[in-house]
Amino acid sequence: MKKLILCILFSTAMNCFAQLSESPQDTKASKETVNLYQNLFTIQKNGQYLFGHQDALAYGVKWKYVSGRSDFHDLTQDHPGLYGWEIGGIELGHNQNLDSVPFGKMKQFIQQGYEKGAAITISWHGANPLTGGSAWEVTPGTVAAILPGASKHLEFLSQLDKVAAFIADLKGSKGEAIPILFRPYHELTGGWFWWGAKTTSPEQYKQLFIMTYEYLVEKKGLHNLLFVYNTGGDFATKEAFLASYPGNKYVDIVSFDIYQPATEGKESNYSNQLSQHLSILEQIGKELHKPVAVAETGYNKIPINDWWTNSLARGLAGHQFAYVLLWRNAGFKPKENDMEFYIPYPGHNSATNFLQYIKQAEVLTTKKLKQFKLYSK
Ligand code: BMA
Repeated sequence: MKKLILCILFSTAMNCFAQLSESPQDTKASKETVNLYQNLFTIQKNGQYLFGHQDALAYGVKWKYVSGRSDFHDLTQDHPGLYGWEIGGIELGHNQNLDSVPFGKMKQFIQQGYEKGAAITISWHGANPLTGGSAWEVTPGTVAAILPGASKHLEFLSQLDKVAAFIADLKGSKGEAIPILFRPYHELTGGWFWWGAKTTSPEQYKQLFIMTYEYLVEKKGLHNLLFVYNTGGDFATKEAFLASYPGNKYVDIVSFDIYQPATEGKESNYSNQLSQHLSILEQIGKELHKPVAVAETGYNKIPINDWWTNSLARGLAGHQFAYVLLWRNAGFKPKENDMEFYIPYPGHNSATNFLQYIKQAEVLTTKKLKQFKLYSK
């Protein structure tokens, strides 16, 4: 009550209710989006969480585009509770993303995942809008160049138009907009993306996030987005996590990404770090009234047999958060001459342990999600 009174004193009543209730910040959010958001709060309070996988339905280790197939399904005969997709390349008008997934197919996969009752999240490794290079082209002044009034602003808005058109086209069987957990400009604390901390001040980052929110929600009229604020795994305090936070009005979910480094084996500090970071985020989530998420995680190639129960589950244990997403099973990458996969496939050395982990009651897959009906009250 005290919070509500303070809020009304300093803001409009509408904003206060949006901020303090379990409603998305967009007061015009669609019914399905509001229901999804409220169900994320409920899941989190229950001590459960959605288990997600990036690009699950598109390809896996040694296969591509087999209808209904995923490495997850091959192992579990079930599906993830959350699907991650990546739209890098859409801003340039490409017909496939930077990992060669055709956007037409991606739309169908998103519809399939939604119809199965799972949640959908989208990341965006957009090209550098100043140089035309990749998302990893870290050029000083890039964000400054696309903010209102700067030289590349209008060009950047036309890129956002393409993002908006893709999202506007994601429809369920009754024509309703499919709710999307949208995670733009991710891992902002790192120095490897053009929007990262190396070349972008906290003020510039906030402006970029707010500009994007306002353009997509208010100008383009998209009311199916839940905005996910996302840092790398390199923060040690609440203040560090929130340094570039654009404000409660523009954020629905707070999250971070964390990976076990290839160089660390059994003696890794991964579980401890995961757990410590979650403790910080739980506190922030409570104060800001936002669900918490681990938006990307994993250990490439999973070289430890019991990594699932002994590392991942151990780090997550006892925490309240809404979802965790494992990164993509790209398989063999000729350019790097290396394999990339974050969940096992049949025959992999961690497959048995993965099945044991997935069976745990708190790990929500499509089958276990039936009780929630994510998009209904
Ligand atoms: C990275 C790797 C890359 C990929 C990028 C965007 O972590 O998986 O191969 O291009 O994500 O999906």
